[in-house]
Amino acid sequence: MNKKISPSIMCVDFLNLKETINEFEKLGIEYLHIDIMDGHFVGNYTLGTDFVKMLKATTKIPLDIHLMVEKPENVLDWFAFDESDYVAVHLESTCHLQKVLSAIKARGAKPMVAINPGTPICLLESVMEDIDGVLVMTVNPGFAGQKLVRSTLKKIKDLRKYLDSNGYEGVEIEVDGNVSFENIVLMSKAGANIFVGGTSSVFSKSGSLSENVSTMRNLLNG
Ligand code: S6P
Ligand code: MG
Repeated sequence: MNKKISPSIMCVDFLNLKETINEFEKLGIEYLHIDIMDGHFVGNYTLGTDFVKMLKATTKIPLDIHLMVEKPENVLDWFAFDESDYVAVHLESTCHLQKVLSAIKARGAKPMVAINPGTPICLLESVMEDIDGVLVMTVNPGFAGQKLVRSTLKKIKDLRKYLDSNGYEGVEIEVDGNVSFENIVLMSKAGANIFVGGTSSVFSKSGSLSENVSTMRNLLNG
């Protein structure tokens, strides 16, 4: 499966947003990861509805929208997403998971289920037909700059094995949280194929954006 990079836009220098998006376009970045938080499901606020609208009007790079909100079924219509976009809802955030996933699909977008580090993959079984991908949180959601929860590496491996042996080879695995230059190799080997780049990779102060993205691509191809 193709390995794709999805920079986490909450980590951008907002004063240089337009230049950064232009650079991502030049670098062939596959997705832009947009974290939406409601202050309840996680204790933080980040990006919102108007921001998504503005990005859609600014770039053709598809969005990878990560909803960290309670009852996401109540807010789907607030967002301007389309058939090129992924939309991930947390399994832990709703008791109407299948309903919200099919509502995303009905809008033409690609539904994903996000799972916290403490959520087991066996809970995904009943919605496998409804998803294009699983967003495996490799830190507890809410904040950038956290340390990898190491048990999630085994979870990625078990999930890839489960998907491949049950006829879901096309279902993607995205990883989000401390996808550093070191961890990306372990995550990729475990079977992840979409990598959210935050403060520990794409936006790392150790290099420029283009250097960081090229380091990630080299590690993924190596
Ligand atoms: C956090 C959010 C993530 C972060 C990303 C930051 O809840 O969902 O998308 O923005 O994980 O990356 P890093 O490298 O700072 O952990
Ligand atoms: Mg995220």
